[in-house]
Amino acid sequence: KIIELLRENTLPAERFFANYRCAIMEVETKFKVLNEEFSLMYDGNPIETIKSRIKSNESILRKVIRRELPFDLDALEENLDDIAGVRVICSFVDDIYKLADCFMRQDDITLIKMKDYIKNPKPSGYRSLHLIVAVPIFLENEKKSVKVEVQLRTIAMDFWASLEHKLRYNKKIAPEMLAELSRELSECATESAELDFRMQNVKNTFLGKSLPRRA
Ligand code: 0O2
Repeated sequence: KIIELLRENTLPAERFFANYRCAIMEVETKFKVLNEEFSLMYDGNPIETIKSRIKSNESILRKVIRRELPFDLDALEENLDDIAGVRVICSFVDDIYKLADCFMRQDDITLIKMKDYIKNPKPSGYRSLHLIVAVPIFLENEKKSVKVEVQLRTIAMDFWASLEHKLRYNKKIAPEMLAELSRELSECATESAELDFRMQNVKNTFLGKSLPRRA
């Protein structure tokens, strides 16, 4: 029933997704502005790329069933934090924390939840900083607060997450090999994190800490 509801081109469903698309635009713009500002203040841009997505109907449905949520749009809005997702891919680990800090200090951003999978990686090896925030969008006659999940990660963390996702969900992998695959992937994540740490040190050693440029 929920999938029919989401596929319908009726006004409530259209409005439901439009609000999330607007919230994504707001958050993307905030990070683009910070990228510009940081490149003026320090040498170089901290953001490599920004990728955004609206959660697919199938993925929404899977979550609704897994969490036994009620089948209506208000319940989805209330219970799902990641219908709108913005992924900010950074060059260095310290860029992630600097950007997150500036973003969260903006007075129209409300932090709902922060999950630091960089300091506390998942058992899979997954690393990223997740921020669930509420951002206002300004519509014709109202201002609405919309939730967005922001995932901040380095190029290395993104590389690992994207390949891990491809490998883990590959149907050709024999079930008896899954435990070994998990171990391998977790080791790759550790090596990848060591490389991030080393690149950060290289930057600090050869470019110094990111001190503001003189005017
Ligand atoms: P998609 O396609 O991005 O929508 P839940 O969201 O219910 O699973 P929780 O605790 O609310 O659980 O979310 P969590 O684990 O903090 O963050 C979920 C998202 O983080 C995932 O989204 C992935 O994008 C990413 N993620 C978390 N763990 C892993 C992992 O081990 N490997 C990879 N590659 N990504 C991970 P979705 O909903 O799974 O998918």
